[in-house]
Amino acid sequence: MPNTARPIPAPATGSAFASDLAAGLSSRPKRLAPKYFYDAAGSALFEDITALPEYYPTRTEMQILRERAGEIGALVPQDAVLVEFGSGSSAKVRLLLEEMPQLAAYVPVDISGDFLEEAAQALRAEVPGLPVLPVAADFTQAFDLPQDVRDLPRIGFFPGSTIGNFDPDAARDFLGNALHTLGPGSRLIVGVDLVKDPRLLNAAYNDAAGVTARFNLNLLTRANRELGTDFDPDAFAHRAFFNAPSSRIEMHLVSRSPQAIHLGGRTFPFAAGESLHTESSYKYTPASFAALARSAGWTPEALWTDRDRLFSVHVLRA
Ligand code: AVJ
Repeated sequence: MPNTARPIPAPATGSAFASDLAAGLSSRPKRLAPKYFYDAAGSALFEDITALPEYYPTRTEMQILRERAGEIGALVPQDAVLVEFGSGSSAKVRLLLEEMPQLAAYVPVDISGDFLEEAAQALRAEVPGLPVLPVAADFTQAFDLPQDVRDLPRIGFFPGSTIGNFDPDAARDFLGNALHTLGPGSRLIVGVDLVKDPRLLNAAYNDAAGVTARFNLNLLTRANRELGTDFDPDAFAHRAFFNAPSSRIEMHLVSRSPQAIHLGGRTFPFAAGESLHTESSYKYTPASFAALARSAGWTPEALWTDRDRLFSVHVLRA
């Protein structure tokens, strides 16, 4: 390639975050996709959430996975590749790896690139013989698997009820894309939070220590740092509640007063009490999730829950 003197165009101005925030602040109600929570500070705050007494999903799912690790390991073919969608710190896969000695590689896929590389290195140190091949990607979009594992059988792992962040149509699309990525003969292991007493749901997203509020408000700090917006985090309140007809927790940032914020030369007014909808976290019944999976082309094969029926782990077959 000839080395031309032409400058490389700056990528920052056209970032997806900037255009998604501008579009979200222009829509009514205002909204932003929850994937933007996970900068380094947001990922660390989420790790803190998972240890909160009110936040039951993580510890309950880990208990189910620990209990079922042998059964899950038995589903994995020789020389298979385990692909994890939204791997974070890879804490959950550690519960399974001992029961998967036949694995050829582990492919953690996550949007937070820095965090991902650190997590991969820690795992390599812990499990010597296992190739860990991280892919930094937005797994809501199509992405390529690493070249050297493309011809191997695949198992998908999508824990954490991350699928709960998708509206039902997007959840169906994700499951359909995953079926395409993983291919014939594959399985997908999905963690899905369950519908339950709204008091338990509301408490899980309104913790007494205020960590979830800080997690929500960190979006504004991130936007200020990365996009040069002028949000005052103190001028917004965290609000989370269970919307029963839609079967979802909603998180919002509610403007405490009339104000305007600026982004890329544009002005976006907020009325007092107006909200920016930052997250939906859908809750399913075992039957409603199985129906969703079927509608995307998967065959539900197994379903495990804890004794209190707080959380579920589904095994889907291609
Ligand atoms: C990572 C999407 C599963 O919905 O419970 C936790 C994120 N938001 N507290 C969830 C979250 C507020 C979490 N998921």
